[in-house]
Amino acid sequence: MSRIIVVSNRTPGKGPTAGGLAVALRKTLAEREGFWFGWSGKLVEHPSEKARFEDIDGLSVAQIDLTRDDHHAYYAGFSNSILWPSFHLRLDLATIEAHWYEGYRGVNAQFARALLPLLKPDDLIWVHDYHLIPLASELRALGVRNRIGFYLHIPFPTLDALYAIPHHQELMRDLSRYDLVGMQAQRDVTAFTEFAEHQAPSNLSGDPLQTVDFSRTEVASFPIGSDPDAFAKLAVSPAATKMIKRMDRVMGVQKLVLGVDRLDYSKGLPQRVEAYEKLLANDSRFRRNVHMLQVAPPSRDTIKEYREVSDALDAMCGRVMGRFAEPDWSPLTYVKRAYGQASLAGLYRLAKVGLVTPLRDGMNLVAHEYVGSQDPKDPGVLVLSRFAGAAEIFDTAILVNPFDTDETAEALRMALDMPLEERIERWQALMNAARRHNVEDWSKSFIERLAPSTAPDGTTRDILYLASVA
Ligand code: ADQ
Repeated sequence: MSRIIVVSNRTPGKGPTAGGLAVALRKTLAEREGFWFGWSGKLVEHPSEKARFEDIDGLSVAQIDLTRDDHHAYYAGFSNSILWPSFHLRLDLATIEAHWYEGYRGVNAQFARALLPLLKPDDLIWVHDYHLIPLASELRALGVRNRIGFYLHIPFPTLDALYAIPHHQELMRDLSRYDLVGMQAQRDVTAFTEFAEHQAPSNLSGDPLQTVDFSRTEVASFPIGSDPDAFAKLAVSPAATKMIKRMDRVMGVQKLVLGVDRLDYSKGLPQRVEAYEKLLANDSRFRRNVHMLQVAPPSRDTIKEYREVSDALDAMCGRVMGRFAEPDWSPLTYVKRAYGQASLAGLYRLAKVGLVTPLRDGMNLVAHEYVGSQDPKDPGVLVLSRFAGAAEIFDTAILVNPFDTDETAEALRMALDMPLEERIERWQALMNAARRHNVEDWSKSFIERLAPSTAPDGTTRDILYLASVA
């Protein structure tokens, strides 16, 4: 059986904080052999060209260091100030600095050079996310002929947003160097296909060099998931129960509305608090009877737009407190720190409403984890953005347009008033969907599709082969 080489920007850390993705890929690597390759997290002046191997909790990990300047251009610059906002359709928040692209390509080339000597001819290489789009091109340039797959964890942009990205044509050509490109949702495959079709010769100046040939690249959606049964267990574990008891003491009769996110402008946090404010303003019976808890640890806070959304959220929370708080009741709590999975599972279980309202999201695993953690006899209600990839899977959630805070406020009201029977019915369908899309099957299905034994034969119905447009 071929080895699997997983490549991502960062390698997984030590300890129990690892998310579902790391756990699933760890399992895959244990079954098939291989290693995980990525940046060590260290910035040095003169990085070695050779990767260092380390055993991290039984996982074989190969790491390289980067220079501070390269890392800045590649990570905070091109990846997170250009690709992330554009792929999330927030061109207004993109900052374009021309030299970042060089750093982005340079780090991808450095990854390729360090990976090359570690590869065996039949290894399957699985590259993760937007930081590493050019990696297959760089490996191919060094003579690598292995099968290489790419998985995009974030949404694929619409054409206009794609065209606003500097060097988008090269990036699309880079994607055509992969044998398999996996997306979160059908929505993303459709957007990708649109690019391939849009550049058909009739729409172009006729210069064949402008076109990208996707004839050897298979593109399909592989919606990622969590491990809902593991969350079901975790939600009744001692650590989760401790968190529930701690909350119970302060909650009394109040129903908990919960948001859990990385603090990121794509997650729609100010809009979410505004919707909650409207719920309290529209219907006074909820005052004193509900409490919103938003858990949102800062992320990427060297980037100005992230600090700005943090300030906006502080202001929104302050406004709602000022408007509704009383000496003996506060409408919301905002916690800027991360919690371990067991504590989160406890919070998910306690929450009568899981409020997951990103403006745009690849999948959103919090939605999956919330569903997994519910009490089957008394489940809470998932209020979910229709712009999260998860909306394609969870059609019995209350789906909302997160930009429309009146609609989200009404969804909150419906969720809080929903009778038990309807909650159970909706949750059972959600739990079935979460199980169908669990993370282990996700990883297996991607690798099976990438492996040569299941290479393209043209008969599988849900595979999209993009015709050559050259
Ligand atoms: P993220 O943008 O980080 O991931 P999400 O899928 O919601 O978004 O969360 C990933 C993990 O982080 C979850 O396991 C969750 O428990 C954890 N997490 C989030 N907030 C937390 C908090 N406050 N404290 C502790 N843990 C927290 C990207 C894409 C998503 C895609 C995932 C996986 O943006 O769209 O679903 O990758 O592919």
